[in-house]
Amino acid sequence: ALRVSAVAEADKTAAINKSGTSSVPATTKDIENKLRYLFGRNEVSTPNDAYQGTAWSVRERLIDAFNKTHEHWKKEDPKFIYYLSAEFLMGRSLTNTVFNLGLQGDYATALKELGQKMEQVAEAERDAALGNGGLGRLAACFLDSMATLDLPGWGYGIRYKYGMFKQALKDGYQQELPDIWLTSGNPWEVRRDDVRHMVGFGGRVERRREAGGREVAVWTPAEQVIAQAYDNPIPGYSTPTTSNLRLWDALPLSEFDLAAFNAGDYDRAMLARERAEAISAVLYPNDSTPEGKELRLKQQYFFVCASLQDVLSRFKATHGSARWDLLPSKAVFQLNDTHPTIAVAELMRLLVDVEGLEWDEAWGITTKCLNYTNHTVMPEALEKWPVKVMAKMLPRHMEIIEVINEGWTQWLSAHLASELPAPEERAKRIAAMSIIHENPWNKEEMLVNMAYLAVVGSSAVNGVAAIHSNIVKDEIFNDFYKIFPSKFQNKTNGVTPRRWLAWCNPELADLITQQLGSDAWINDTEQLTALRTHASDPAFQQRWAAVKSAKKERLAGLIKRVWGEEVNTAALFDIQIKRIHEYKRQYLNVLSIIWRYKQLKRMSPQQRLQAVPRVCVIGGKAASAYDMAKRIIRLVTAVGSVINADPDTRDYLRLYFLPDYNVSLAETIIPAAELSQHISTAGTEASGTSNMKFALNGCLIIGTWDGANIEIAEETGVENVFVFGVRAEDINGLRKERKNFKTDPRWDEIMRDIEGGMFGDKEYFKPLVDSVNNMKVGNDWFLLANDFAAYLDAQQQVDECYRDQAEWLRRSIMYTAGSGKFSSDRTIRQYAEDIWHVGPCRPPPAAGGQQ
Ligand code: 6GP
Repeated sequence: ALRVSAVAEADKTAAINKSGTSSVPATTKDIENKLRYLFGRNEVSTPNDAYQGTAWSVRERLIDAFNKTHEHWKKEDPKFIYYLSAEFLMGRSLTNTVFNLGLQGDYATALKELGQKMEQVAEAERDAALGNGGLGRLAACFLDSMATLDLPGWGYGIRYKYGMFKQALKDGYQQELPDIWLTSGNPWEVRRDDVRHMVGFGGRVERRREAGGREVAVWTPAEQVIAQAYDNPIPGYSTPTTSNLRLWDALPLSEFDLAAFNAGDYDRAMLARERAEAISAVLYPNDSTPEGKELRLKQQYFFVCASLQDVLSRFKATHGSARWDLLPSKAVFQLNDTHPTIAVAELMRLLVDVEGLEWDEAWGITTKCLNYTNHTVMPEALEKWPVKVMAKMLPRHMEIIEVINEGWTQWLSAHLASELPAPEERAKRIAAMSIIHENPWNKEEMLVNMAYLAVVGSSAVNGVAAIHSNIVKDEIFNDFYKIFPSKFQNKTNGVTPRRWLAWCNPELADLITQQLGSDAWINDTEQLTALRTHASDPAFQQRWAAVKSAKKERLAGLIKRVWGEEVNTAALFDIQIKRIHEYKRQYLNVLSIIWRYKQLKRMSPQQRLQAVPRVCVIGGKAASAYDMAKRIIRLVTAVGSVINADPDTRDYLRLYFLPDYNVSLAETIIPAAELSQHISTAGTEASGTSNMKFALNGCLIIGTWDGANIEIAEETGVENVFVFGVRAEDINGLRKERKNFKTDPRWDEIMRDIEGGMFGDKEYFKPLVDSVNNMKVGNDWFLLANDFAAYLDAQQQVDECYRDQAEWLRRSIMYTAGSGKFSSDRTIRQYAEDIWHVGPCRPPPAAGGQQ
């Protein structure tokens, strides 16, 4: 069996890797050689040197595994799943690759010989931040699980030159800086010069009659770019399978042609180059609120067009071009939210215009191959493109969407005839379900509703937690659900237990492995339930607590590096990390911290001795154009500077904003957390996935009855979770009544404090205060006031529970024990069985290997 701890492994002289051999001296030499011949450096003197040498060395093992897997898959020709996503939030790769490949013994020992520590070396890597938040990180967890489960499957996306912006604080305000992540090369990708596809935009569509009399549409784009493939091997854990994330880079059509065509017009030639490269230049930094910019549609079409051509060309190479009827048995596509929805029209175009299929046959194939996952209920995130924009950029696709919509609305009209015999009523319903509809804010403008296109063009539509899938059925797509009830499914999200426990918290993983007698839980998290029987065992609790303490020390070190202040590691570590959004209610958290501060101030020094000390941490990025979210960040830093400087209270309460929240920071913060906050207004957070990561690491949750919190509470025991607040089914009524709601006097007091300048920046905070109090302006749409008192009560219960450390530790163990369901392995198995109908295809073990 593979062991978890790098530290323990490093001490073994004969380390075991996937090929069953020990090769430490060779590994040391290899690291040195990589550094010497790729970077011209003769000595491994810094962690960065060691990182580069190690990564380029590991890369070769990874590519070997990748090649073996793909040789096998080519031979077997299994059905493939293609996960189309505009975002993949991968984070760092070194530790994950070394551990998933079972090479930790070799590399930890080799690095030790070079005077380096694996953990520090790993920190020299920059995050691959090609995603915003939950949706992108979920895609990354899914790739890990697909490979681990030996499912033939690839991710397809965009190789953004600049990923998610880096967040800095300037005087407590968010600043966005470019994420320049590719400057020192990327050892985790392989450029495929032989894999390129042309992608066109704009131009015109003409009709031509073919020899047999068939009329064909011929699209002549005005602009063409090349999609250049980069493969990012994805190693499964404890299996020889290494799959692939193929990302596309946009290049000008031809450097040579460009030079010749534009001879004497160098500037114009360069402009064309920039125009092409702009397509894959930068990730839109929005989370749950996409921006309706043309460049974004261009990005979407760019990667979808390249990916579909890529899949179809491989299919043709194997099955020829006469058996398109077999395509659904060989390829299934998952649309990660609406971002890749243009795939519906593009697959139709490729099948009808390029491959010459009849419309109806192509439609049958298209709808069998595609499936759609919805990730948010935020109405502003349901993408709609103006028909004008679409027609200009993708004229043939606009035609295709019109034909699809004609067929759809005609079908609807017949289908609804008996249910809605009155023509006006029927017309109304059809208008409400039409893929192309009027912009409700601007009657002049027609829009393409991408979510409707995805629902009509897919076999299955799913939400990402039980409550969310019900909202999808009963609210967002209710008209569609009533017609196609069996199309709608739930697939509760999950996270990979490799990155989110085994590799980021090896101490806790080792303790669990010791207690359970094996590390088989890493691939079978249901085994964690066996920890329940030890939850009240004082000896086990002590060891559990010791791990948490060590992790808290580490986070305290990070706070010290960022803020220059020491924190009390015996205090309760209370964390809220996620994108900053009004619906996620970081603001509510701050209000409760202010209330705690005021209470502490009022106490005598003697009374304070009884208080439970807390270190509160908030982290997350605000979309650059999201003004209110930026004000919330400033409120956090402003309140933090007052509280942290107050000699009366600083031993009992701290608040720190940790800048530049990303995957790697999460890997440090989550193992150290004792309480985590998931306090969205009920019915607004589709699922949440950090809640699962915290629970897995034995962190208690304070949260609303929302998203996956509900299922976590069910698994953990609802009595172990600090649940508060209004329920989703009451939200609409409460929103209507909010103007008559009588706010809590404590709420009023805090609002006066903020308005009165207790934390400075009065003017800047005014819109924040108004957004929850002034019924004319903000309406308190997310019902902070309604939940405020219940939230303070729940916080009180947290304090009481923390005073009883045995009880707290019991609960902590119960969270890990109850996390079995939230492995992305379980989620992916369900997708594979219920939606994809794809089975495992494992390559033979490497020669001499043990798997
Ligand atoms: C997020 C949801 O907000 C989050 O609740 C969920 O856990 C995650 O997706 C994964 O399903 N949505 C997005 O990040 C997003 O951009 C369009 O939705």
